[in-house]
Amino acid sequence: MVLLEANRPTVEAEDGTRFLCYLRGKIKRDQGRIMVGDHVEITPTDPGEAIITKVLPRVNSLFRPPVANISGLFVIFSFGQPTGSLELLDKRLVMADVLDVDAEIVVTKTDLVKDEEELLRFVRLYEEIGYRVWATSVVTHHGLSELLYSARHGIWVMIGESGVGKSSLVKAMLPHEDVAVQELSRIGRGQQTTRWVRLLKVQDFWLADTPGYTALEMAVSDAHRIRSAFWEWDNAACRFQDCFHIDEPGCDVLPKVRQGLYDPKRYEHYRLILQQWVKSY
Ligand SMILES: Nc1nc2c(ncn2[C@@H]2O[C@H](COP(=O)(O)OP(=O)(O)OP(=O)(O)O)[C@@H](O)[C@H]2O)c(=O)[nH]1
Ligand SMILES: [Mg+2]
Ligand SMILES: [Zn+2]
Repeated sequence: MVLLEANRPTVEAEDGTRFLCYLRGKIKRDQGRIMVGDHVEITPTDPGEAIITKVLPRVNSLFRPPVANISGLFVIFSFGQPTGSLELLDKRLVMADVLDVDAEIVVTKTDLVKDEEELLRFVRLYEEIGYRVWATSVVTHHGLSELLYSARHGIWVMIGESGVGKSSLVKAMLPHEDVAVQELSRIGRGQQTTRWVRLLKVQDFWLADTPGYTALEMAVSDAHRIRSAFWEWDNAACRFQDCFHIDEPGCDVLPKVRQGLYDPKRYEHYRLILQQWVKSY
Protein backbone atom coordinates (compact mmCIF):
# COMPACT_ATOMS: atom_id res chain seq x y z
CA MET A 1 0.00 0.00 0.00
CA VAL A 2 1.22 3.54 -0.77
CA LEU A 3 1.97 5.40 2.48
CA LEU A 4 3.40 8.65 1.21
CA GLU A 5 3.13 10.17 -2.22
CA ALA A 6 5.77 12.94 -2.37
CA ASN A 7 8.09 12.97 -5.37
CA ARG A 8 8.89 9.31 -4.94
CA PRO A 9 6.16 7.28 -3.25
CA THR A 10 6.84 5.12 -0.22
CA VAL A 11 5.18 1.71 -0.37
CA GLU A 12 4.74 -0.70 2.53
CA ALA A 13 4.57 -4.41 1.76
CA GLU A 14 2.28 -6.72 3.73
CA ASP A 15 5.18 -7.86 5.94
CA GLY A 16 5.85 -4.22 6.86
CA THR A 17 8.95 -3.73 4.68
CA ARG A 18 9.09 -0.28 3.14
CA PHE A 19 10.28 0.64 -0.33
CA LEU A 20 11.05 3.99 -1.89
CA CYS A 21 9.56 3.65 -5.35
CA TYR A 22 9.64 4.84 -8.90
CA LEU A 23 6.65 4.53 -11.18
CA ARG A 24 6.98 2.51 -14.34
CA GLY A 25 6.50 5.02 -17.19
CA LYS A 26 3.50 3.20 -18.57
CA ILE A 27 1.59 3.70 -15.30
CA LYS A 28 2.26 7.42 -15.36
CA ARG A 29 0.74 7.60 -18.83
CA ASP A 30 -2.20 5.26 -18.32
CA GLN A 31 -3.33 5.82 -14.76
CA GLY A 32 -2.29 9.36 -13.98
CA ARG A 33 -1.06 9.95 -10.48
CA ILE A 34 -0.98 7.25 -7.89
CA MET A 35 -2.57 8.05 -4.57
CA VAL A 36 -1.82 7.37 -0.95
CA GLY A 37 -3.93 4.36 0.00
CA ASP A 38 -3.50 2.72 -3.41
CA HIS A 39 -2.75 -0.98 -3.46
CA VAL A 40 0.08 -1.57 -5.89
CA GLU A 41 2.30 -4.31 -7.25
CA ILE A 42 6.02 -3.66 -7.03
CA THR A 43 9.26 -5.19 -8.27
CA PRO A 44 12.14 -4.64 -5.84
CA THR A 45 15.29 -3.27 -7.46
CA ASP A 46 17.90 -2.32 -4.85
CA PRO A 47 17.56 -2.87 -1.08
CA GLY A 48 14.69 -0.65 0.08
CA GLU A 49 13.86 0.41 -3.47
CA ALA A 50 11.33 -0.80 -5.99
CA ILE A 51 9.40 0.02 -9.13
CA ILE A 52 5.60 0.21 -9.03
CA THR A 53 4.42 -1.98 -11.89
CA LYS A 54 0.69 -1.93 -11.38
CA VAL A 55 -1.99 0.04 -9.50
CA LEU A 56 -4.91 -2.14 -8.42
CA PRO A 57 -8.51 -0.92 -8.80
CA ARG A 58 -9.70 1.59 -6.19
CA VAL A 59 -12.80 1.15 -4.03
CA ASN A 60 -13.16 4.94 -3.87
CA SER A 61 -11.00 8.02 -3.94
CA LEU A 62 -10.93 11.65 -2.96
CA PHE A 63 -9.42 14.24 -5.29
CA ARG A 64 -8.54 16.90 -2.70
CA PRO A 65 -6.78 15.62 -0.68
CA PRO A 66 -5.75 12.77 -2.96
CA VAL A 67 -6.36 9.52 -1.05
CA ALA A 68 -7.73 6.19 -2.26
CA ASN A 69 -9.58 3.31 -0.58
CA ILE A 70 -10.99 5.37 2.26
CA SER A 71 -13.04 4.01 5.18
CA GLY A 72 -13.83 7.29 6.85
CA LEU A 73 -13.26 11.01 7.14
CA PHE A 74 -12.31 12.88 10.26
CA VAL A 75 -13.82 16.25 9.57
CA ILE A 76 -11.75 18.67 11.60
CA PHE A 77 -13.46 21.77 12.94
CA SER A 78 -11.59 24.41 14.90
CA PHE A 79 -13.37 26.64 17.38
CA GLY A 80 -10.68 29.30 17.35
CA GLN A 81 -7.62 30.56 15.48
CA PRO A 82 -8.76 30.07 12.75
CA THR A 83 -12.47 29.56 13.42
CA GLY A 84 -13.92 26.83 11.24
CA SER A 85 -16.55 27.37 8.59
CA LEU A 86 -19.86 25.59 9.19
CA GLU A 87 -20.50 25.65 5.46
CA LEU A 88 -17.31 23.72 4.76
CA LEU A 89 -18.07 21.34 7.63
CA ASP A 90 -21.48 20.46 6.20
CA LYS A 91 -20.02 20.17 2.69
CA ARG A 92 -17.44 17.70 3.97
CA LEU A 93 -20.09 15.65 5.76
CA VAL A 94 -22.18 15.52 2.60
CA MET A 95 -19.09 14.57 0.63
CA ALA A 96 -18.51 11.60 2.95
CA ASP A 97 -22.12 10.51 2.51
CA VAL A 98 -21.92 10.78 -1.28
CA LEU A 99 -18.68 8.77 -1.28
CA ASP A 100 -20.38 6.28 1.02
CA VAL A 101 -17.72 6.46 3.72
CA ASP A 102 -18.10 7.13 7.44
CA ALA A 103 -17.57 10.57 8.91
CA GLU A 104 -16.76 11.69 12.44
CA ILE A 105 -16.37 15.29 13.56
CA VAL A 106 -13.30 16.31 15.51
CA VAL A 107 -13.41 19.68 17.23
CA THR A 108 -9.90 21.00 17.86
CA LYS A 109 -8.47 23.67 20.17
CA THR A 110 -11.14 23.40 22.88
CA ASP A 111 -8.67 25.18 25.20
CA LEU A 112 -9.37 28.35 23.18
CA VAL A 113 -13.16 28.10 23.49
CA LYS A 114 -14.56 31.16 25.22
CA ASP A 115 -18.23 30.25 25.10
CA GLU A 116 -18.66 26.72 26.47
CA GLU A 117 -22.39 26.88 25.72
CA GLU A 118 -21.68 27.44 22.04
CA LEU A 119 -19.46 24.35 21.93
CA LEU A 120 -22.10 22.28 23.73
CA ARG A 121 -24.80 23.42 21.31
CA PHE A 122 -22.58 22.46 18.39
CA VAL A 123 -21.81 19.01 19.80
CA ARG A 124 -25.46 18.36 20.64
CA LEU A 125 -26.66 19.44 17.18
CA TYR A 126 -24.37 17.06 15.31
CA GLU A 127 -24.75 14.20 17.78
CA GLU A 128 -28.51 14.40 17.46
CA ILE A 129 -28.18 14.21 13.68
CA GLY A 130 -26.21 11.00 14.21
CA TYR A 131 -22.52 11.90 14.04
CA ARG A 132 -19.81 10.99 16.49
CA VAL A 133 -18.28 14.21 17.71
CA TRP A 134 -14.95 14.44 19.52
CA ALA A 135 -13.84 17.55 21.36
CA THR A 136 -10.07 17.75 21.64
CA SER A 137 -7.17 19.96 22.61
CA VAL A 138 -3.51 19.18 22.18
CA VAL A 139 -2.75 21.75 24.88
CA THR A 140 -4.81 20.14 27.65
CA HIS A 141 -4.84 16.68 25.98
CA HIS A 142 -8.59 16.72 26.37
CA GLY A 143 -10.29 13.96 24.35
CA LEU A 144 -7.18 12.61 22.65
CA SER A 145 -7.14 9.09 24.04
CA GLU A 146 -10.89 8.67 23.48
CA LEU A 147 -10.38 9.62 19.84
CA LEU A 148 -7.36 7.35 19.52
CA TYR A 149 -8.77 4.26 21.19
CA SER A 150 -12.18 4.16 19.63
CA ALA A 151 -12.70 1.17 17.30
CA ARG A 152 -12.14 1.75 13.59
CA HIS A 153 -10.53 0.04 10.67
CA GLY A 154 -9.15 1.00 7.28
CA ILE A 155 -7.97 4.41 6.18
CA TRP A 156 -9.28 7.49 8.00
CA VAL A 157 -8.54 10.82 6.37
CA MET A 158 -8.29 14.07 8.28
CA ILE A 159 -9.81 16.89 6.28
CA GLY A 160 -10.03 20.52 7.25
CA GLU A 161 -8.64 23.94 6.37
CA SER A 162 -4.99 24.77 6.82
CA GLY A 163 -4.16 25.62 10.44
CA VAL A 164 -7.09 23.83 12.09
CA GLY A 165 -4.67 21.47 13.81
CA LYS A 166 -4.59 18.23 11.82
CA SER A 167 -0.87 17.64 12.15
CA SER A 168 -0.94 18.79 15.78
CA LEU A 169 -3.45 16.03 16.49
CA VAL A 170 -1.27 13.44 14.79
CA LYS A 171 1.75 14.62 16.74
CA ALA A 172 -0.13 14.50 20.03
CA MET A 173 -1.54 11.04 19.38
CA LEU A 174 1.68 9.62 17.93
CA PRO A 175 4.49 11.45 19.72
CA HIS A 176 7.21 9.22 18.25
CA GLU A 177 6.40 10.31 14.68
CA ASP A 178 8.17 13.26 13.11
CA VAL A 179 5.36 15.63 12.11
CA ALA A 180 5.70 19.29 11.15
CA VAL A 181 3.27 21.71 12.77
CA GLN A 182 2.54 25.27 11.70
CA GLU A 183 4.01 28.20 13.58
CA LEU A 184 1.31 30.39 15.10
CA SER A 185 2.58 33.44 13.22
CA ARG A 186 1.89 31.74 9.90
CA ILE A 187 -1.76 30.92 10.53
CA GLY A 188 -4.07 32.61 8.08
CA ARG A 189 -1.38 33.30 5.51
CA GLY A 190 -2.83 30.67 3.25
CA GLN A 191 0.22 28.45 3.27
CA GLN A 192 -0.10 24.80 4.06
CA THR A 193 2.45 23.35 6.43
CA THR A 194 1.70 19.77 5.48
CA ARG A 195 2.47 19.35 1.79
CA TRP A 196 1.90 15.66 1.17
CA VAL A 197 -0.68 13.16 2.29
CA ARG A 198 0.89 10.72 4.70
CA LEU A 199 -0.46 7.55 6.30
CA LEU A 200 0.37 6.62 9.87
CA LYS A 201 -0.60 3.49 11.76
CA VAL A 202 -2.91 4.06 14.76
CA GLN A 203 -4.29 1.09 16.71
CA ASP A 204 -6.23 -0.88 14.09
CA PHE A 205 -6.59 1.88 11.55
CA TRP A 206 -4.51 4.14 9.31
CA LEU A 207 -4.64 7.86 9.84
CA ALA A 208 -3.97 10.19 6.89
CA ASP A 209 -2.55 13.61 7.66
CA THR A 210 -3.30 15.85 4.69
CA PRO A 211 -2.66 19.41 3.49
CA GLY A 212 -5.55 21.77 4.27
CA TYR A 213 -7.90 22.45 1.38
CA THR A 214 -10.79 24.85 1.16
CA ALA A 215 -11.92 24.15 -2.40
CA LEU A 216 -14.52 21.42 -2.27
CA GLU A 217 -16.21 21.06 -5.61
CA MET A 218 -18.04 17.85 -6.26
CA ALA A 219 -20.15 16.92 -9.27
CA VAL A 220 -23.21 15.01 -8.13
CA SER A 221 -25.56 13.78 -10.81
CA ASP A 222 -28.54 12.99 -8.59
CA ALA A 223 -30.05 15.54 -6.21
CA HIS A 224 -31.43 12.68 -4.09
CA ARG A 225 -27.84 11.96 -2.97
CA ILE A 226 -27.62 15.42 -1.45
CA ARG A 227 -31.02 15.27 0.21
CA SER A 228 -30.32 11.89 1.80
CA ALA A 229 -27.06 13.22 3.26
CA PHE A 230 -29.14 15.41 5.60
CA TRP A 231 -30.12 12.61 7.94
CA GLU A 232 -32.14 14.78 10.28
CA TRP A 233 -34.99 14.94 7.73
CA ASP A 234 -35.19 11.19 7.10
CA ASN A 235 -38.43 10.84 9.04
CA ALA A 236 -40.03 14.13 8.07
CA ALA A 237 -43.78 13.86 7.48
CA CYS A 238 -43.98 15.72 4.15
CA ARG A 239 -47.13 15.20 2.10
CA PHE A 240 -45.12 14.04 -0.92
CA GLN A 241 -42.67 11.24 -0.41
CA ASP A 242 -40.26 12.76 -2.90
CA CYS A 243 -40.36 16.21 -1.29
CA PHE A 244 -37.13 18.21 -1.63
CA HIS A 245 -38.23 20.60 1.12
CA ILE A 246 -38.02 23.65 -1.11
CA ASP A 247 -41.49 25.01 -1.83
CA GLU A 248 -43.65 21.89 -2.10
CA PRO A 249 -47.12 21.98 -0.54
CA GLY A 250 -47.40 20.06 2.70
CA CYS A 251 -43.64 20.11 3.34
CA ASP A 252 -42.85 19.24 6.94
CA VAL A 253 -39.24 20.42 6.93
CA LEU A 254 -39.42 24.04 5.84
CA PRO A 255 -41.90 25.21 8.52
CA LYS A 256 -39.80 23.48 11.15
CA VAL A 257 -36.67 25.21 9.88
CA ARG A 258 -38.52 28.52 10.24
CA GLN A 259 -39.54 27.60 13.78
CA GLY A 260 -35.97 26.67 14.61
CA LEU A 261 -36.80 23.00 15.16
CA TYR A 262 -34.33 22.11 12.42
CA ASP A 263 -31.05 23.99 12.25
CA PRO A 264 -31.43 26.89 9.78
CA LYS A 265 -27.71 26.92 8.89
CA ARG A 266 -27.82 23.26 7.89
CA TYR A 267 -30.85 24.01 5.71
CA GLU A 268 -29.08 26.96 4.11
CA HIS A 269 -26.09 24.73 3.33
CA TYR A 270 -28.39 22.09 1.88
CA ARG A 271 -29.79 24.61 -0.63
CA LEU A 272 -26.31 25.90 -1.42
CA ILE A 273 -24.91 22.42 -2.03
CA LEU A 274 -27.83 21.52 -4.31
CA GLN A 275 -27.15 24.64 -6.38
CA GLN A 276 -23.39 24.26 -6.48
CA TRP A 277 -22.92 20.52 -6.90
CA VAL A 278 -25.91 19.28 -8.88
CA LYS A 279 -25.47 20.54 -12.44
CA SER A 280 -29.03 19.86 -13.52
CA TYR A 281 -30.45 21.65 -10.55
N1 LIG B 1 -4.31 26.45 21.51
C1 LIG B 1 -4.26 25.40 20.67
N2 LIG B 1 -3.56 25.51 19.52
C2 LIG B 1 -3.52 24.45 18.70
C3 LIG B 1 -4.19 23.24 19.00
N3 LIG B 1 -3.98 22.38 17.98
C4 LIG B 1 -3.22 23.03 17.08
N4 LIG B 1 -2.94 24.27 17.50
C5 LIG B 1 -2.12 25.26 16.79
O1 LIG B 1 -2.66 25.48 15.50
C6 LIG B 1 -1.60 25.72 14.56
C7 LIG B 1 -1.83 24.92 13.31
O2 LIG B 1 -1.64 23.54 13.56
P1 LIG B 1 -1.28 22.47 12.45
O3 LIG B 1 -1.43 21.18 13.16
O4 LIG B 1 0.00 22.72 11.77
O5 LIG B 1 -2.46 22.66 11.38
P2 LIG B 1 -2.78 21.78 10.10
O6 LIG B 1 -4.25 21.58 10.10
O7 LIG B 1 -1.93 20.58 10.07
O8 LIG B 1 -2.40 22.78 8.89
P3 LIG B 1 -1.90 22.40 7.41
O9 LIG B 1 -0.85 21.36 7.49
O10 LIG B 1 -1.38 23.70 6.86
O11 LIG B 1 -3.12 21.96 6.65
C8 LIG B 1 -0.31 25.41 15.29
O12 LIG B 1 0.34 26.62 15.60
C9 LIG B 1 -0.74 24.69 16.54
O13 LIG B 1 0.12 24.94 17.64
C10 LIG B 1 -4.90 23.15 20.25
O14 LIG B 1 -5.52 22.13 20.62
N5 LIG B 1 -4.91 24.26 21.03
MG1 LIG C 1 -0.58 19.87 8.77
ZN1 LIG D 1 -40.48 18.44 2.56
